Amino acid sequence: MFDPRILRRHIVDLAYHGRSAHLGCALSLVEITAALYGGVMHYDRHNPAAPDRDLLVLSKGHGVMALYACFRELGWIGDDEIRSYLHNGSRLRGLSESDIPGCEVTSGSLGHGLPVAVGMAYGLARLHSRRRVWCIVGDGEMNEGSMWEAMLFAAHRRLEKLTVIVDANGFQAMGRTDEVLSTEPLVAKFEAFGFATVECDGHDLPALTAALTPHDSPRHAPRAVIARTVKGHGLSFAAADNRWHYTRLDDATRTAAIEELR
Ligand SMILES: Cc1ncc(C[n+]2csc(CCOP(=O)(O)OP(=O)(O)O)c2C)c(N)n1
Repeated sequence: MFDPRILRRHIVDLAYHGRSAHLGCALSLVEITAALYGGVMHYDRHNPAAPDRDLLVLSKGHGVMALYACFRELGWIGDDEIRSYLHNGSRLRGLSESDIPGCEVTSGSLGHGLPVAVGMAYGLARLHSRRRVWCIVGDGEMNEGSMWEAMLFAAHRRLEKLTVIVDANGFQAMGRTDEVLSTEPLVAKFEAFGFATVECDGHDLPALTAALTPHDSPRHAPRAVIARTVKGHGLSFAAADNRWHYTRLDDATRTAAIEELR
């Protein structure tokens, strides 16, 4: 099991040493990645490139610190690398990049990760593979038209090994998603597009684990989990405050964060 508090500490270290934006964006993902790596997803912790592994696509690639936090717990990256995050010459950059074992796809230009994940699921289905594809998207990212085209295709081809997880934190870069361009009601929309859809508290690890765990369904439909999250969750000064999309930690906020996560 992954401890969300420890994962958040890794994210704070990364954000501080890298003087990185996107702190709130990564914090809302922590329980989602903890559930996936904590037992839901099939992978080999000793070999991130194991040929039978499930594929995880972080379509909202700017949340990559949540993946790196899991990789730190798995021993795929070390503390030295965390301290060198975003420095010149570091292999850890601010978006998901496919040369990092565990990052399956280079993403960060929103609206591309889900179409790639659907292509992966389609290819695997044609090979009659048992491997699953998991794709984490943002609710603001759902403003992109390419996402809905990919969903149409996934449902049409009955890609039942595909699960889309929406990090539904209600915000995007410049404001609330329901003010900028609403994507709600997400459950009804995913259902209407042919996805077997459930909704859960995206910070309740057991609930999330239950929602994500695959079960046999006669529908043979792709699945969607609408995870209701809080941007910046876990740090009281950042929770639901969208300034932490771009704000960088300084010495004072870093100390406050470490104190709160102790
Ligand atoms: C195609 C594209 N347009 C704009 C951006 C700039 N951008 C980075 S994050 C972001 C907001 C995304 O919102 P959401 O998917 O809800 O992510 P979250 O709020 O959870 O960080 C935007 C617009 C981008 N990365 N890609």
